[in-house]
This record gives sequence, C-alpha cells and structure tokens, in this order.
Amino acid sequence: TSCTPDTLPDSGPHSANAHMADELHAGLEAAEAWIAPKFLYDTLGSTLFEAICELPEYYPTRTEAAIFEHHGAEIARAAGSGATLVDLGAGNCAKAAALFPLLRPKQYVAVDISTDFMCDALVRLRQRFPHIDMRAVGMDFSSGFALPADVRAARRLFFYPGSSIGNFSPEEAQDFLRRLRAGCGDDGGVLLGVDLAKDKATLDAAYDDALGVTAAFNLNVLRHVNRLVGADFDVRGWRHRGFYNEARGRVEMHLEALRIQEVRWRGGARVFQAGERIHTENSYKYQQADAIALLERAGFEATHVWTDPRHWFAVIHARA
Ligand code: AVI
Repeated sequence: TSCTPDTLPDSGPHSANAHMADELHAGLEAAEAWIAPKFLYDTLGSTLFEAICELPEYYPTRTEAAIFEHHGAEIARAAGSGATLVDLGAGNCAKAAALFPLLRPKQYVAVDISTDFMCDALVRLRQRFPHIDMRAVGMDFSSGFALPADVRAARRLFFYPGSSIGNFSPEEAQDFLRRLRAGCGDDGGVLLGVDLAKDKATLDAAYDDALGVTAAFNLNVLRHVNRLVGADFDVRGWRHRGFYNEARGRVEMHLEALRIQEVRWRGGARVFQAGERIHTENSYKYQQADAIALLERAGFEATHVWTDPRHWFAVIHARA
C-alpha cells in the first residue's frame, strides 16, 4: 500500500511554497521577529512533537487520551458513527486511530502540513483498519482549506484534538471555527480538544522539559526555515525559551540569540543582537466557558463537555 496525498501545486507565484516564503520573509523582517508555528512541522519536527507527547511534563496528550478512554462511549453517542472523520493536523494519526472502534467512521481524511510524516502513518493505519476508506491531504489549513470534492459525500465530523486550537490567537481561532462550521454542512460537527488554564509551574515545565526535547523541537524550526528560504541560521547560536505568560493567558515559545549574528536568506538579511528573540509559538490556555463561547460564536452548538478530574483539559463536542 502507498499513500498518494492530495497537495497544492508546489511551484509558481500562487503556489503553497511561494505563499510560505512570503510569510517567512514578513516574520523575519518584522521589528519583533516571528516564525509561524506551522513551520515547526517538517518530518523531524513532527517526530520531535511525537516525543514531546511522551514526556512526563507534557500532560495534554495523556490527559486528553484519558478523557477519551473514560468517556468514549458517551463521546461516540454524541458524535455519531458512520461519518467522514476529518482529522486536522493528523500527525501520526494515533489520536484518531484510538477512536476508530468507537466512532466507526465510514471515511477517514487525514490533513497535515507535514505530508511525508502523515503518509507514513496512514500506510500503517490502512493495514490495521482495511475496512475504512482513508485518504491523506497535505495542506496548510491554518488560513483556509478546500477538501477534495468527494470528501463532501458523507456527514462530516471535524476532529481537532490536542489543543492545536490554542496555537491560533483567539481571533484566528474564531475565524478558523467559522470556516469549520461552513465546511461541515448542517448535519456535521466538531470534536475539539482544549487545554485549560492552570498554574504557571505546570505550564512552564510542560514547555521547557528537563530532557530538552521541546528545545530541540523549537530550534529545529531554524533548520526548516534554512531549507525553505535558503537561510543560514546557525542553530547553535540560539536557545529555547518556553514559559507561561499569565497576563496574556498563553504559553509562548521564543528562540533567543546567544550572540550578535547576521542571518541571510534568499532576498534578505538581518542582524540579530545578543538576547534578541524570534517568537515561534503561542499556546493559548482557555477557560472552559470561553472555549464554548468561541464555538457558539462560530455558529456551533456545544452539546457536551468532558474533562479530567483536575480540570486540566476539555474535550468538547459541538454540532452544526
Ligand atoms: C500542537 N500544539 C497543540 C502543541 C502545544 O502544546 O501548543 C505544540 C507544542 N509546542 C511545544 N510543545 C508542544
């Protein structure tokens, strides 16, 4: 079995690659430099994120998995079986696969920007679940998405676990949920994982772990950018910063220059002073009520919320 993903054309002025290069240039040239978090996910980045999910400090993955385990039957009743399950940011497809026996989707559509990594996972998944029709879509869905036409056939259930919604600003999250609402039809819905606000020490540890896996994940974005726009970032010239910004209700990841250095890329260059930072990710932590309000403002109706005993994480089902 092989995996032939549907992807956007990858050359020409309107291609996905040209758009990504423009976005990277804008961020690198900004007074407060930034790199969008989607660039964390090349094949090595996706592998490092998979390792993060195993870390003792990184509670979201296992807290969410425990919620699915404890409330699986009820979640399946709310979400319904026989849908087209559209997994946004599928990665290794493990979260969706764990739900297959409960949700029994008719079709599974894995969507991820890290196409090769997702395809490898999908090939293995097809062997485990040969009766489910599966397809892969390699796409940056952060700013808009169009799924292949035949994916519309069945009732759509969007699956957006892991609190990836937190990597958008609240305004972007609102727009994104509106697009999901428009894309799911009147009989569809969404199953959303949301990380909830909690004490700073827990969050600081989760995003700056003792082994330095999150540091490697963050630093790897520089290697990816080097490839994408022909930049010459020296990874050894930077250090990882990951901390909860309580005032803004979000964890922030930055890369901090260890010394003054000039970085060049195709069509540009910049000097970074020692201590200057590049902002690479926000991870917003929600109050449960605010997450529900976000869904409802997007035109969804939240039907159920499941959480863990410590109220660290919430899984929300909302219907159109
Ligand atoms: C994918 N996303 C939900 C992760 C998060 O927690 O915001 C990415 C991550 N960044 C650092 N560690 C994990």
